[in-house]
Amino acid sequence: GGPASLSRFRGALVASVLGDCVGGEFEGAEEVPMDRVLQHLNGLEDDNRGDCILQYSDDTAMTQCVVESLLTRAGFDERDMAARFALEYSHFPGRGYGAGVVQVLKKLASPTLNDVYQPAQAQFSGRGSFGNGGAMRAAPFALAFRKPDDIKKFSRLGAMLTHSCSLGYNGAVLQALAVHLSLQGALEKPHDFISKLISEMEEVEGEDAARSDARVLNEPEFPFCERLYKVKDLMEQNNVSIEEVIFKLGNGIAALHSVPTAIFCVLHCLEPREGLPEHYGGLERTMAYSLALGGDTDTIACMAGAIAGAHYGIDAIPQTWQRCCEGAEVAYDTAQRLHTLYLQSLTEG
Ligand code: R7I
Ligand code: MG
Ligand code: MG
Repeated sequence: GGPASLSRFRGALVASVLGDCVGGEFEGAEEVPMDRVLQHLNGLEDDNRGDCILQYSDDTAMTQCVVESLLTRAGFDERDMAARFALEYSHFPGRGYGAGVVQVLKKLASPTLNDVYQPAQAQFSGRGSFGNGGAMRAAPFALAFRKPDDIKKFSRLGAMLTHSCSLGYNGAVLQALAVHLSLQGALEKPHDFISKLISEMEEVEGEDAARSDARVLNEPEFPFCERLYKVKDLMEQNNVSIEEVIFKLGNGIAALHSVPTAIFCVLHCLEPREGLPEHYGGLERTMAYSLALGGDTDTIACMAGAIAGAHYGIDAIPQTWQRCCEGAEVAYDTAQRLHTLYLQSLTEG
């Protein structure tokens, strides 16, 4: 489909669920040989495994909360979204949440809480979390809002409900912008795509809070931009080893060590690559490659999935894979509701 088509909306949400479900197998593994990844993915094609249900984790649980909140409120409402996070956590605490964020989710359940941003600000001695929990659920902001300024503003606020450190919430802004650009067809020109992200993030990271967080955490100035420049360098290289990608971009639980990595996975897999099956399309390559990096595989595959799905559309996702994943059907349906909201904002705005 063309820019912002229903197929792209569905692709983004469904592939993000898929990345989470399929990536869960390897979360935390240091190295994952491609053979094992392909074996895992081949297993999804097996018709005999009728009950093959891969469960989703916190990544999808929180993304669904974001989607439902944006749809119900027809926009961003911090109290509603916070309440949904808290309720979801209280019903299903075993989805694999980050070790720190559960404190926030418990506090958000309190009916006497006045400022819903306060619990996040108390994390990690008052500096806030830089984990990728804000970024992993950021894709819906690109599906609910059309203007980049709105996407930036609300993806940031949505992340700040749990991640008040700029190295956390700016990861969410970057992820939402990447999904937005992909939805518009920007991955047709990969070099323009990465350049646009860099120039957007230069503005985002120029803010005082971002500069002081980077200083305190001993990161370079404009930390996300610095990593995006590395993505650009790696794109220009002919042969890139997995080790080099992990070394330069990271595969960890910090937003800074995973969002640029996810973006690289998508860009790298736009073309056929050695070591990946020839019959794979771009979306399948992106999934396989994300898992082979090891580390925070569910989250990197979830974020790469959202960006790649927005590019390739729903038809690029194998039916057999979709059938294996808890939450894929819900994502397919809610994507249509988000698409309707998006079209409404077109006629009103
Ligand atoms: O960011 P968050 O929601 O975790 C998301 C990850 C994804 O991989 C999910 O799939 C799930 O597995 O968890 O949860 P947080 O607890 O806010 O952050 C995750 C972890 O990052 C923390 O438990 C810490 O280990 C680390 N971390 C920090 N460590 C030191 N100082 C995050 N911020 C800090 C910090 O400021
Ligand atoms: Mg998870
Ligand atoms: Mg994870």
